[in-house]
Amino acid sequence: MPVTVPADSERWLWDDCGYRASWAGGVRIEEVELRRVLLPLVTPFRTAFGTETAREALLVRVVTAEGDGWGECVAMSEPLYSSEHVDGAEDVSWRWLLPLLLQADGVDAASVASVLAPVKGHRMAKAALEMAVLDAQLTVAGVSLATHLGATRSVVDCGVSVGIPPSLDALLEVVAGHLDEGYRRIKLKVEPGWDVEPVRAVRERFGDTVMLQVDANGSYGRRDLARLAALDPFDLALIEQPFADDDFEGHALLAREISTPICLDESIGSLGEARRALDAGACSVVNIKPGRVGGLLEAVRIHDLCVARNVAVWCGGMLETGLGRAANVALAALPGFTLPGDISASDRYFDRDITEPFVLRDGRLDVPTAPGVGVRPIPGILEDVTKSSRTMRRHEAAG
Ligand code: NPG
Repeated sequence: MPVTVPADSERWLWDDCGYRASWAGGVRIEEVELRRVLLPLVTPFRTAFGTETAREALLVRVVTAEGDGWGECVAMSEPLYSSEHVDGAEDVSWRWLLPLLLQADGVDAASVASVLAPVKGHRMAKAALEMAVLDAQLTVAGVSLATHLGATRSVVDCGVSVGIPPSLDALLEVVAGHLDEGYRRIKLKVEPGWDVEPVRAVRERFGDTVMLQVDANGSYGRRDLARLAALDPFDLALIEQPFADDDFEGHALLAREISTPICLDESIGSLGEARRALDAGACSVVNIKPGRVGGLLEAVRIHDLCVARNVAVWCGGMLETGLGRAANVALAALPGFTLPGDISASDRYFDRDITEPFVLRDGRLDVPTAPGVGVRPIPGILEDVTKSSRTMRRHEAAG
């Protein structure tokens, strides 16, 4: 019987990865587990929108007759970065997304987005399911995620994101520590009132050769043009998301007024939004986060668009556990990721990660080479950090 392959999935399914036979036409998902975990952060992380002291995350595991796979949902505890939050992600997954996935026949990673498309939005929840299906599919096939996505590097350059600290002295101490650790780029979280001074202090103390950028998480408005222009003399690699998500025109206006390159994060939730942002001249750099854009496959499409338009991209971070980090590292190994990502070693976030820890070597992380995402939760650690878990089986999803 001929198998129908959607045109845009050719790159994913029909290349020479050798798993055509086992996943041709897709498989049935037998069950999906939703698992809530809580990991204390080694240090509180303050941004313009709030302070995180622990990472509460939703993990998903899909089980097929051939094998299982893990995904991580990056929604935070509170809906402050975006409209998604972890309780909402678990609820929409349980009530809507899992039934769709479990009732579908012939599911593969390339079809997850269309299976889940009847549910509007909830990109982070959907991305976690797509990641889990990809992990299962590639693990069965013996192909690494990096290979599947088209990675061209075996290591990726790492940056570190520095939250808003209580004082300038505290900031300088934290930055000094990260530079000693070997991070290749420093990103400072900024907000109105915490911007020019910290940037100047870091430049004065550590010099002009440190690659430095700032992230405003949309905390400025058009009235702040002069304040943002005051950052120009500091040779920042970029300023990330100065204005609100939906203000493409404002970002385009700002781009004409200041010399620091503008990068968008929250504004870009899909390939279409990336295209519109670039067409509008709203940014010249793009932060790509798989969760924010609905999955790794959409992330690669945005990467491809940016490469075609000569726009630099880098991989953002959402305080992921080792699972999500492994996927980010694989993505960041694609050729268009020419700037260091918000991809730090496990010990930047947690005393104990749920996977084998990612360790910085010369400011870089190794791209996992094992099949699938390349790492798995360590059972004992996973149990220790689990708050709750529930599983839906195929026969329970019907009706
Ligand atoms: O290293 O994972 C990391 C954190 C990088 O600063 C970072 N992420 O706005 O990009 C961001 C920010 C963030 C953190 C966003 C937590 C949402 C939640």
